Amino acid sequence: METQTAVLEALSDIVGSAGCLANEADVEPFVTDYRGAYRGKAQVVVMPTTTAQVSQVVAWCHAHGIPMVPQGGNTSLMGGAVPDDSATAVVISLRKMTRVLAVDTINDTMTVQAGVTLSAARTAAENRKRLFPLRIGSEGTCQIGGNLSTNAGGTAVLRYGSMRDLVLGLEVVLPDGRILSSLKGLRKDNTGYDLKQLFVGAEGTLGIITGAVLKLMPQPRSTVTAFVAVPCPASAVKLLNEARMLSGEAVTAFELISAPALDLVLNHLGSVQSPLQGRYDWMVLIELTAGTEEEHLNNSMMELLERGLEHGWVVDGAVAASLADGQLFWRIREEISDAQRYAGGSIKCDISVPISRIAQFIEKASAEVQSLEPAMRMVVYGHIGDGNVHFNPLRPVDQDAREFLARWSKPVSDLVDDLAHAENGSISAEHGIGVAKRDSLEGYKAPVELDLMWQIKRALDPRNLMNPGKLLPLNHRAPPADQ
Ligand code: S2G
Ligand code: ZN
Repeated sequence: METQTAVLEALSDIVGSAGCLANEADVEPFVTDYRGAYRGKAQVVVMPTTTAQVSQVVAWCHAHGIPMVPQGGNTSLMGGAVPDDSATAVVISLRKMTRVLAVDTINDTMTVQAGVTLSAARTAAENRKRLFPLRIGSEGTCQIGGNLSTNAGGTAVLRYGSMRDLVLGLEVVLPDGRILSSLKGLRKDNTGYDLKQLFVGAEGTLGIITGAVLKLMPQPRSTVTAFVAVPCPASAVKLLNEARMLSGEAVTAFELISAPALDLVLNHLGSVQSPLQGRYDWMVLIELTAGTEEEHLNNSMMELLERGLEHGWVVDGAVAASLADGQLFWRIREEISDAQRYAGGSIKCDISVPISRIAQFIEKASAEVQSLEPAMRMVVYGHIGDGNVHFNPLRPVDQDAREFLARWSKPVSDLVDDLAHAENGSISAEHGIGVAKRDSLEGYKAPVELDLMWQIKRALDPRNLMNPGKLLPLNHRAPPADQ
């Protein structure tokens, strides 16, 4: 194994001394995850500025048997983007690869380097009167490469899909340093396996995404946003169904919010009031967008709320009367994540179940979790239009966060995952596996699925140097090729 000095010298020769970090203080932000839940060690952090440099760095690490951890904005919630504590890995940060390479408004595509933040990508599209529709709270920090590596979802999947649906071409540096480049902007290309999709959601375990061609959408001409109170999740699902019947694909977002989630955000934000006068157990943020004029969309929203009131699915509501109102509604929704981080003691269960089973799941999971510890706060929210619920029990107000997580994280996560699995659901809807869910994945995937994932991993990264220890359960090994 090379000494840290040798590694630093070799990588500095490739990216320049300003592109390498080795002292503990400089390296710290790259080896600790967004929530401070995972902390590792790295020999060196290297920040290449071009794909050629990434390729040379990877080839050198591959030749010298040095594990590599690709890293974008380091906003992973599952420990997928930080090294383990063996102090052998090199973190390869894409943060300096921030160029928007092309925006083609005829082809409706945008070509970017992997280190472009989601916010910068959305702005680049907006500047050319287009929409890049991925929308997640961490957009100022998360990067397109990481969004692709985790197949990020967020609040507009209902209308536009996840990153898997928004990418047309990828450039990837493979674990041996070779460059796979298919930065085409083609919507149709039927020439063999769709290789790019292997790397979407692979969490950096099969190679390093260095560039992408993304789809652009027309900017909506009108937007109507409402913040409504519903009696229960079952009513929310009925209202969603009615919205889809009434307005079809104009339904762009449909976000459930529980009272404890709202309480947490309002407490965290301090100066912000609830959009509703009364206090309700469940609320929904609804957004309709369309290419047509405002009037038509307003009518659709009013008709939806009237039908909701008639059927008892809606008990109160506020429709944004201005852009500022709509922005307030979204600020409340998007701050839930940070409010949990600030409070500490959040058990994150990012599950999905068929939409028709959401209400039963929430009811059953809430009852079983609260039978364990009645004072747990049921911070339940998220994208029910995708069947995706962030079912995040939060520590009781009077309990220490560390002690609470030590006592309840595993039993509660296991319970919630089992309930989602029993509903033919997924134990990770959008946040991925990383380290957090790696070993429990064994119990929720068929052996043949894990065999195939390991066989793909071995085919592309036989030396297991690319983000080792992430995503794939360690206690499952694919049978040798000759069996
Ligand atoms: C969301 C963000 C992560 C979290 O807000 O939709 O995906 O804190 C989440 O659960
Ligand atoms: Zn989410």
